[in-house]
Amino acid sequence: MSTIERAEVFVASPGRNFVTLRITTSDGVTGLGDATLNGRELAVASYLRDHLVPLLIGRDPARIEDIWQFLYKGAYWRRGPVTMTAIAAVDVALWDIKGKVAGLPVYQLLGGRSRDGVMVYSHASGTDVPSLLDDVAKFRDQGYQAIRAQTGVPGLGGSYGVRKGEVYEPANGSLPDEQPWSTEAYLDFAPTYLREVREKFGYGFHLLHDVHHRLTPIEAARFGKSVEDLRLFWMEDPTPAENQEAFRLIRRHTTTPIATGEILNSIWDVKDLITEQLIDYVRTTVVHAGGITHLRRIFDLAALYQVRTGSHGATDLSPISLAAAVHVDLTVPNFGIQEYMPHVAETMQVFRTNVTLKNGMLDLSDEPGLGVEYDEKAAERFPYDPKYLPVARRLDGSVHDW
Ligand code: KDG
Ligand code: MG
Repeated sequence: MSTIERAEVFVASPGRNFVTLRITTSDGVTGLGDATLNGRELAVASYLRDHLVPLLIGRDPARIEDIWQFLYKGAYWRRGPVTMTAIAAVDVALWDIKGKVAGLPVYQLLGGRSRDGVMVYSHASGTDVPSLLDDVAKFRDQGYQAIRAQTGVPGLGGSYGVRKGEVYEPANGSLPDEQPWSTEAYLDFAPTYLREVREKFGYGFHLLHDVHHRLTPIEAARFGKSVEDLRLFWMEDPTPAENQEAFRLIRRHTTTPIATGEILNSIWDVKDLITEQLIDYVRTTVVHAGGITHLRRIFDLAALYQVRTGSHGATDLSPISLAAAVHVDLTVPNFGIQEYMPHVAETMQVFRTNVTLKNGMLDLSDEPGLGVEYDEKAAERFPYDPKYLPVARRLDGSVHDW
């Protein structure tokens, strides 16, 4: 029997910080898992190195479900982003190994293709409306079928959700950048620029918007109602995601579809949202919600309630997570959309992947396993570089939700 012989944790910053797990079997087969938790990377690296790796050595890598249950139930302390990201890395690495051993891409092990490709949405943003409109035009020209639109709010120095260079990178400070926030200014402004996007570009593509948990339930209800005629694909994270009750109130007032879940990490966190049909899209991911094994469980529950998938896919999810997401997205019957932002060149010097983008759709080749390689030597050129997400403060100085 093949056993797990080695499990190594790499922390590097090729363009941004990533934590990567590589498991090697006694037969010399390797599997990769992403363990990146933006701004809290070393907590997961330690959870893996100090607590999970010693438990993996000598185990049968084929027993993915059993290892998942052992790590989850055996910890006694359940759920939470650190635990679920660490378990996810192990789980994804084991699926990678299973695929390589079988000589099949992971999506074949999950039941095979349900679709020809994976529709993605890109991030259009600008510091003001004209630059946002230019960005939307660029992504339309590139063939994207779905575009998220964000722009800085006039009068607020900060520009939340806005890309600075070619790539959206919110973790930008060696200490958190504190940015001003005014709900009143946002609520006055956001519906007007979303309207300008529709007026200029029409309705022939999907338009998305991320609220980043910044509204109260009744504010979110008002926002959703005010943009109903713009037919958003979704309004994302209208209120803090951990308060599932809030979504009941929003639902009573608006038909604008709702997406949430990028910061949630277990089926228990999304159970009521799904079973009470309080959301339309569940944004849990392979990396923060326990890997392919657990994400499939969430997506299968969602399918019963006509909730579709819309996994988080910002650049803080490594190319390993993106590939794993595409394998899952290709197979699940209730796929909705996949967030996609290209990684910078430095990142791609360290990760080799076979994921391709054409006409706003992702696909991958039939390479066995996930189809990703990690160049550990190249990674050594990019040492860990501590970075934090910004923190929002209301105009009176108090901390707001991000
Ligand atoms: O790490 C946090 C980012 O991934 C987050 O700001 C991105 O909200 C986000 C999104 O929808 O991509
Ligand atoms: Mg988001």
